[in-house]
Parts: sequence; structure tokens; C-alpha cells
Amino acid sequence: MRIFYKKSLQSMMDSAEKHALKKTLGALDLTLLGIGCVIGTGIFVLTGMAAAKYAGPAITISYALAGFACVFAALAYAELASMVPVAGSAYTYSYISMGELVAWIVGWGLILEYAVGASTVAAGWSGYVVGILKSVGLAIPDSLTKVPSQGGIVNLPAVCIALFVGALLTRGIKESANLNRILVAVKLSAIFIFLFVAAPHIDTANWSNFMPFGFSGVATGAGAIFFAYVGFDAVVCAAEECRNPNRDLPIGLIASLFICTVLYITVAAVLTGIVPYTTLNNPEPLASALRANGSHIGSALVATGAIAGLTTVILVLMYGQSRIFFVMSRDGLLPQFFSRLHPKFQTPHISTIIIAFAVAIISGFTPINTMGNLTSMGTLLAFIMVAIGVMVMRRTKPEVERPFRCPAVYVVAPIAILSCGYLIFELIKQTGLPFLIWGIIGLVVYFGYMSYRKRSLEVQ
Ligand code: ALA
Repeated sequence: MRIFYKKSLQSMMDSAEKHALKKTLGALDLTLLGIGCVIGTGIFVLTGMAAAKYAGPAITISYALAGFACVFAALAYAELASMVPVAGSAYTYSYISMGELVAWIVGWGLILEYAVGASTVAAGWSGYVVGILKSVGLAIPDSLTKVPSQGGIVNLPAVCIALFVGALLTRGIKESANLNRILVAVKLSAIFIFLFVAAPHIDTANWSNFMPFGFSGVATGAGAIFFAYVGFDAVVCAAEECRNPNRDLPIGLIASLFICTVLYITVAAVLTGIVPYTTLNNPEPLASALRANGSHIGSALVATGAIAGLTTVILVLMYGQSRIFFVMSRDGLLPQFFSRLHPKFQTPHISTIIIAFAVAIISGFTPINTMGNLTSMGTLLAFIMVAIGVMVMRRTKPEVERPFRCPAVYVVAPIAILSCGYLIFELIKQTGLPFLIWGIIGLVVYFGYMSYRKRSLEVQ
């Protein structure tokens, strides 16, 4: 049965060698790629909403809980990434360990993480840019900044940023990584400016009602802000473009996750310490909290940094998506043009252009309310599959060398599965139906494409 067909590790490595991407990235690039993808809409936007609606100041605990689930998943990722340094992330690991159908389902879920995630962030980027332009007297008409269901025509700034990032990625990963370094520096500066300016204004009275909605609010909050962690796994999409993947991938994964978790918990604590949590449900909570404390310059700097931050997230998510499609096409699960390389830039340019247009269309015309949750659910599904995959591989391929071994794998992987499963359960309560519909479409596409491919092979 084809659906149970598993790729061998060797055949994956061979085709990676045959269709080689340029190897230019080191451990620092990977860590910055991770941070580039992680710090964005989650911390800059969702923290405020989740604190106000679900968790109150205990949003710090929500961040710790979601970070906890990610650390366990990251350890499983790190083992598989060091063992199978092939682009394609959870999709690739599932193909080797659990067969084609599971791999397809994971790849289909990863579209939610990467392409739908990038669309969500492009729409968030548009919100910040429109806000800043308005504050300097350059108002764009509503019809060009809102999607049809909100009474507009198109979210034009979101379309523009998606196409711009697509053009950049087509030119090459090294160029994109260079821009990423600069933007990551700007975004980290924004976070530190926020902490530095805000810390003297902390009033512990704001933390007095620490858990206003009880533990269930904290858990719902963890589901809502899980989006903030989405993307650290994008590091493994660069597997075929790094110089020393077996060593650098685990470093990139764990270092970027560690840095982001510490920053998130600190920012969340400071944010809920400088204003009452009830005032935080707005599109730019960090900037607005600074303004409420009289720091207008700090507020403008943080908003500018947020725009830089969101740009890097879009960049890395679209990059990750193009590499996943690249590998799926190399494996025959997508048409061949997805893995064709540009003769000069050596990038999968056709795939990148298609993704850029898809992200532009989704973010230009679709409301983003449920997009964030869908992104998180696709990501959590991938995490669960990776945690299962690492245990399956320990049983089925014990002989393969593992430069990084997940410690206590039979404890760590089940904890990852349970904690990610719990977060999916929290999200299903809000966005279960669209997730189910997405899954059904995925199965129809899979069986449709497979029967088409079979027919065309028979005709030949
Ligand atoms: N983690 C990324 C963000 O928060 C997707 O924007």
C-alpha cells in the first residue's frame, strides 16, 4: 500500500545531494533565523489580548506553559534534525518514520504553520504600518487597508510586504539571512528598549489580582499565545543550507527557543506590571502601555521595532514553506516545478513566487481572526508527529548515528505529545471546524493527486 510507503534515510540524503542547495549558514545564522521567525505578532500583539481576555497578569505562566511544551518538542526535533539533516522538517521525519500518508498530513498541516502563519503576520504588519503612517498624517483609505468582510476592498500593505519578501527570497538565502540579521537586531533592540523604559514604572499593585480567571484562563491563554512560539522549528528547514548541520541545527533550535522564552516571560511580567491588564486588549499593547506611562518616544521606537520584527517573521515563514514544498516535490508528492532551482540564484524560485502570491492573496482578502489559531494547530500537530517520530526511529533505526540524542526520550517525547495535545484541545474549542475542513481538503488533494499521477504513469 503506497500510503504506508516509507522513504529510506539514505534515499533522502541522496536526493538532497543530487538537488543541492547552497551551503552557507552557520550556528549563529540559524539561531538568528529562529529568533527572526519567533519574536513577532505573538509578543507584540497577542500578549495584551490574552492577558486582558484570559489570563490576567498570570499570562507569564501561560508563556511558561507554552514554552514548556515547546522545549520538549524542541529536544525531539533536535535529535531528528541532527540525524536527518534534510530540509522539510517534520514532514521529512514523518516520511521516514511513519510513511507517506502521515507525511502528507504533516506537510499539509505545515502549510498552516508557514503560509497561513506568514499571511497572519503580514496582516499584523499592515496594522502596525497603517497605525504609524496615520500618526504622521499619512492616512491610507480604509478600503485599501481592510479585507472585504470588514468593509474594505483589499489589505494592500499586507499584499505589498508579502510580494516584497517573496522577491527577496528568490534572490538567495544568504542575502535574506543578511537582511534578517539587521532586522533581528532592530527587533531585539525594541524589546530591550521596552524593558528598559518600562521597568521603572512597574507598580506591583497591577499584579495583585494575579490570576483573575483561574487556572482555566491561564490554560486558554497558553493556547492563545502559543502563536508566539510558532516558527522556532523553521531552523530545521535550513538543514541543507548549513555548513555543519549535525552540530549547528540542535544549537540553533535550542538557543533560539531558550532566548525567546526568557524574553517572553520577562516582557509579559513587565507589561502587566506597568498598566492594569484590563487595558491591554488593543492592536499595539506594548506601545500603548508605554504611552499610558508618558513615554511617547519609547512607544514610537517600540512600534518601529515591531514592524522590523514582523518583517523577519514573514521572511522566515515564507522561506520555510518554500523549502518544505521543495522537498515534497522532490519526493513526488507535489508537481516537479516546486523543486526547480533558479539557474543563477540556486533558490527554488517558482515555489517561492507561488507562495508569495498565495500569502499576498490570503492576507489581502481574508480576515485574520481565526488564522492565528489555525497556524498554532498546524504547528502543534507537527510537534506531536515529531515526538512520535523520534520514538519510532529509536526502535526502527537504532543503529543510525545521532550527533544529538534527546535525553530520556521515552519521558520527554510523551510529555511533548501530552502538552501539545492539550494545547490543541484548548484551540479546538475555538477553531475546531476550520481545522477539520482543512484536514478533509488535504486528504481529498492527496488521493486526487495520487490517482492523477498513477494515471499519467500508466499512459507513459
Ligand atoms: N511566532 C511568530 C509570531 O509571533 C509567528 O509572529
